[in-house]
Amino acid sequence: MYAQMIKTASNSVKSRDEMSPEEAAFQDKIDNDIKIEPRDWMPEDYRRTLIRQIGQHAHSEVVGQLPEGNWITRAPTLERKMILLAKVQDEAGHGLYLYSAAETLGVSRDEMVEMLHEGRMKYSSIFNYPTLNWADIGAVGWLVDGAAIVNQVALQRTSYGPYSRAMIRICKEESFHARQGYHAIMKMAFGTPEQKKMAQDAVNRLWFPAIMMFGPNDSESTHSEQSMAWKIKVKSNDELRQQFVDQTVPQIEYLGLDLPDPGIKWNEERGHYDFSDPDWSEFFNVIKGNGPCNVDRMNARVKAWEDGQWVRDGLMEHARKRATRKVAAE
Ligand code: BYC
Repeated sequence: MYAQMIKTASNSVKSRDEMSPEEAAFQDKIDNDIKIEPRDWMPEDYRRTLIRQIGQHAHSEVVGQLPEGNWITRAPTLERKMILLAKVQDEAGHGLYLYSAAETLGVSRDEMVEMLHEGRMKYSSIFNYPTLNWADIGAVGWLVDGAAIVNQVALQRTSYGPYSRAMIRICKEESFHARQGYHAIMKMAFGTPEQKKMAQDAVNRLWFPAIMMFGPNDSESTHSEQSMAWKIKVKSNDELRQQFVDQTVPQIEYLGLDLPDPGIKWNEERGHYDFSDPDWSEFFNVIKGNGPCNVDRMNARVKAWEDGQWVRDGLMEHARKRATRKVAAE
């Protein structure tokens, strides 16, 4: 049913005159900030765009467990191990809220997972980069979760009720994630010269992949115009990226690290930091499946899915037997 799902609305936004009465009433609700709920009428492209975005977001949470999960056994202290374990568990929970939100749109979690495994749905580009050492784990918590928060705080106001409510809960947990990351990198930056060097190297490598998380520049973004008209997205890719840069540069300076991009400069006139564009050809290559870790990430997810089949089968059988017993007792 959803085989064509990833081909979502990319037509230009309809003017009021082109809308059917149902579409106009729907747009009125959006314009008046009334949330859209699962049983409300919605344009098919609104539904598909949401399934694409929420599904992609859910997959990102789950695939995003891999680069950090790798380091749980190698965290430097028991405390760091406990914190990282809790964080990685939280990400599974975020995936669950998001898959559940997407399911209210008429797609099952199994269908979404299948599309991910077959390369018909995406997950965030950032998780196709490796985490080479402990400093990278601090940098992921700080920069990657930091970028995610900037995006997700805005998404709390998204027009689709279940997505918006999932975002509110996720943001609370995500703030703890970013703080633990900053704390870990702070220890390194204020530690021995070797530790400081590792922190610098992690920031240098992860900076551009982190700012790519917000997606292509607005002029290249396929979905932004329609998604913003429907308030699925409430801020554009470039607005969010700028917000992230503005909040993160002073944090880098506080750590006493060098800025990872020589193009970063305070622009008095704009009241924002200028910064260099990432290499967009690298971004498009990564989302096409050719990043450093795409193959490993997908292999790990498919293996986990296959290894977990007996658990799902057991749970289904248990549920079936309970239901049969209940019917027999009635
Ligand atoms: N990665 O028209 P555009 C986390 C694709 S998890 C891959 O601007 P849109 C965490 C896009 O899909 C945080 N693909 O798209 C978890 C489209 O391709 P298709 C994850 C990307 O949707 C665990 C094409 O490029 N957050 O932080 O309007 C541990 C054109 O783009 C990316 C979310 O998912 C990308 N970065 O805007 C630690 C947030 N960017 O589908 C941390 C929710 C773009 O047409 N998502 N593409 O083939 C969004 O807010 C929006 O989907 C985006 C992109 C801003 C990301």
